[in-house]
Amino acid sequence: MKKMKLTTKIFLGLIIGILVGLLMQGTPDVAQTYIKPFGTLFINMIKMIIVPLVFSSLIVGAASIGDVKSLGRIGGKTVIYYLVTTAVAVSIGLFLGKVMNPGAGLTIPVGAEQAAKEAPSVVSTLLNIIPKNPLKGLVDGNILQVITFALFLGVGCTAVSEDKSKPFVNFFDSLAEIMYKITAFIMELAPYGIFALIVPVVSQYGIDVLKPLSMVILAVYIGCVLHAVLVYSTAVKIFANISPIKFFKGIAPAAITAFSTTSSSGTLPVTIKSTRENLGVSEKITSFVLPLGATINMDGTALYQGVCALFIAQVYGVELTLAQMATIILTATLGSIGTAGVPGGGFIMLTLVLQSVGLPLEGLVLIAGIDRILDMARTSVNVIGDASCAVVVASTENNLEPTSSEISSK
Ligand code: DAS
Repeated sequence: MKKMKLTTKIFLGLIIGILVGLLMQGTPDVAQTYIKPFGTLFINMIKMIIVPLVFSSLIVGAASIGDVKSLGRIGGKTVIYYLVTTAVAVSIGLFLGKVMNPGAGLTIPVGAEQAAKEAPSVVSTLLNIIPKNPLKGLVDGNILQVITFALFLGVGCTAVSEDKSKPFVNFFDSLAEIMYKITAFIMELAPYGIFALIVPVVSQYGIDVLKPLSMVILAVYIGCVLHAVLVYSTAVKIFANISPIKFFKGIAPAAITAFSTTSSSGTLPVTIKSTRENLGVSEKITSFVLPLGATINMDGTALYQGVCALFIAQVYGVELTLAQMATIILTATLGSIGTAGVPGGGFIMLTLVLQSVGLPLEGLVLIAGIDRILDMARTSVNVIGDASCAVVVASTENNLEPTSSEISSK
């Protein structure tokens, strides 16, 4: 039999889990005692990989930005554009999560240790970003400190000679590859983990627990369209004087490919072709901006993380403070540098965002079943965002060439 796609298996795990949960509504304690532990095991495996995965992929991501020095202005413009648009994206996601309130009317009590957690103030959150003891930050799994230390190390690699930095970056490049493989293995167990997590939830709270998911899908899709239309249209119009219609028509082949493949990396050849031939961006710009974007720029993913973090907080009855919102923006923006441009990359990084504000990872089970639908929209926006950066940087570097259609129309 043809190997069933993981997404299908996760969906099956969810559906069967819901049915079993409904059958066990009379005996929720049995589900809690005999089934939930397997789900907890799955969550613990995800928690196990977060720090090494993020730490290694961020060092490599930041070190690849290292070309910035050699590319100077172009590199600096590219990285600033990517970080600013990603921060805007996650803010739009939080805003929509707040306004649309997808988790309303549903409250799953958080665990005791979770409820006891004191949310830090904005000031202490920002001060806490710089680790006094980076190794303690790594050991404690302090996500923002892990991200900050990894970024310092990655950018630090660009400040030393290549013979000094290469062994270090190669080590973490290997570790990142190994972590991606371990992540892939753990995700193979996802159907069983999702099953063991959803059964106790449905047996305890009934099918109503899944009703808000359509609102999550709506919020993410509305957010993706809003972000693309507002941010990218404005950027290409103001900085490149290109009509948004021409821009979106030009990047459409890549956006559609990304939507169906849910892989920015897999779409890269189409993104480069579309950006060069339909939008007139020179090879010099596309060859740097687009591969870097496929690695470190994930506006759609950040927006999705904003929506989902708020949804999970609402479901678990956690009122996020301003400081926690700021942490989510920072974690999603900086974390996007380490998110892999592969199917489901953002789902793994959602654990990072949840962990950074102490939200229960068990909430992932509510997202898992619809993640593929969300991945399609967010990957499309990731790719459109990369292309908008290439157009803006090319224009400000006078590297926009007339396209073949413009030449033939003259
Ligand atoms: N699918 C990822 C990408 O290719 C995005 C994500 O999973 O969030 O960009």
